[in-house]
Amino acid sequence: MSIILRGSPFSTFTWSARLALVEKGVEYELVAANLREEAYANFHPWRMMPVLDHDDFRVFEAAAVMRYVDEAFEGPALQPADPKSRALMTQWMSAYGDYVAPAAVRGVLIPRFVLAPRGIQVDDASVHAAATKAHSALRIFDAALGRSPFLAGNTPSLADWLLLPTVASGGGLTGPDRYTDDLHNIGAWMGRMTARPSFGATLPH
Ligand SMILES: N[C@@H](CCC(=O)N[C@@H](CS)C(=O)NCC(=O)O)C(=O)O
Repeated sequence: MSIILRGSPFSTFTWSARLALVEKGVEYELVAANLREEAYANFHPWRMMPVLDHDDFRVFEAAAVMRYVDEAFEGPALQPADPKSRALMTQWMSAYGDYVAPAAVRGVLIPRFVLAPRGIQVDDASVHAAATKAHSALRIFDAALGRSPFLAGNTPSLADWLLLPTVASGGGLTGPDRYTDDLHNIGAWMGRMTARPSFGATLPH
């Protein structure tokens, strides 16, 4: 059996997929995604990462990869069984994709940690505006984490592993780029999430 994850250790979405693989106990090979290569469109039509190949089956989009990992392999369940908790998990995954990631990942992390180091000019005012947007979206997540220890209830689920890399990577930002300061429930949740071995096993380096 061959399991290949195409991505980068520095990509938040790849990190989420890696967290799911490690939590499930699935061995995989991380292969560098070369988005600029002509042939990369065969892996992902929008030239994004991650992409998972399991033997001759291919799936892209982090949330789909994470669900597939949970459902296709033996190991601990990463999604709640009861319909209400599962609906909450899906709700937070969708809210992450629509309201958090565009601001935090595209608006802040990529400009600061990918574009600026390559010498590409970054507009500070746009990054600060995106950080403010990310912060207000994350306040909703923070309120939810004041009501239960994890997004979908008492145990972590794919929603938590989808969010975790964005919050963890945000720790490296400074000044008005920071989008999690004063979100204390997210801070406490980070303590619970980073205490799990999967966090240390997947830390970008
Ligand atoms: N909707 C995609 C988003 C993935 C995504 O934005 N990945 C980033 C890295 S964290 C990427 O591939 N960026 C390349 C680019 O924007 O050109 C998913 O959920 O997998």
